[in-house]
Amino acid sequence: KPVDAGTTAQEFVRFAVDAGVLGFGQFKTKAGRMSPYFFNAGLFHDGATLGRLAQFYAKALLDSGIEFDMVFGPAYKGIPLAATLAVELARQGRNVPFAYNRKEAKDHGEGGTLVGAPLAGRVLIVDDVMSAGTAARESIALIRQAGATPHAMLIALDRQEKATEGGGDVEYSAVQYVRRTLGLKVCAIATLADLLLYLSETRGAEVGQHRERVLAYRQRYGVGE
Ligand code: OMP
Repeated sequence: KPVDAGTTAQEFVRFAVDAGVLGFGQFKTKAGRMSPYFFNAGLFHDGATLGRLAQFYAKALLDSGIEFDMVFGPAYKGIPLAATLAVELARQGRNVPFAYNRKEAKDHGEGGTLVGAPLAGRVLIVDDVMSAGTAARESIALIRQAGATPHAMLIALDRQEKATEGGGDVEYSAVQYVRRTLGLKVCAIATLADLLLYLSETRGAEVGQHRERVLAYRQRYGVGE
């Protein structure tokens, strides 16, 4: 890990909390768990915050040393993420092709479900959060079908919690599954551990409560790193 990785993750958590993207309260996750925190990337909803977000993605990606030939954004939330990342990478002198998919196949005009550059080479999938890994599996299948290589995933937040399999919890997280079983590289701007570090180092009675609740949640659903 590069020496400044921790700092950047902390900056990112603060940025997400300040933007209201990382919220505390009671939320139901896709897997049906009651979570004391939720990361809603759709709330990065103005030009300045989207641009800043793209800088965080680019930094985490370049620091990770992961190689890739193009970026892919899964519909819907991954589309602006991959698009703004591609713009940021070009701004930094690395111009790579960009593609995304539609959820509904189009039967007129250009047709099909893929838009943008043809899928080829080592594809980097860009998404918001990985919990159970359902979205990741869909993108991987789509890229393989197109004859390209799903090589890596770049996400904003790794919740580091148990994946589900056939309705039950398993002992590994979706990120661990994608790494170990599917063989892709995974890079996250921040993890649950980074969120907990932020909560320990921030003052305030409310923050202390959030930390207790997030710790209890990790106790129940979390996995080791
Ligand atoms: P999986 O596809 O199961 O990995 O879940 C990822 C998705 O869960 C995200 O793309 C969101 O739709 C949603 N999600 C969040 O966006 N933020 C969270 O903090 C938690 C979830 C979630 O439902 O687990």
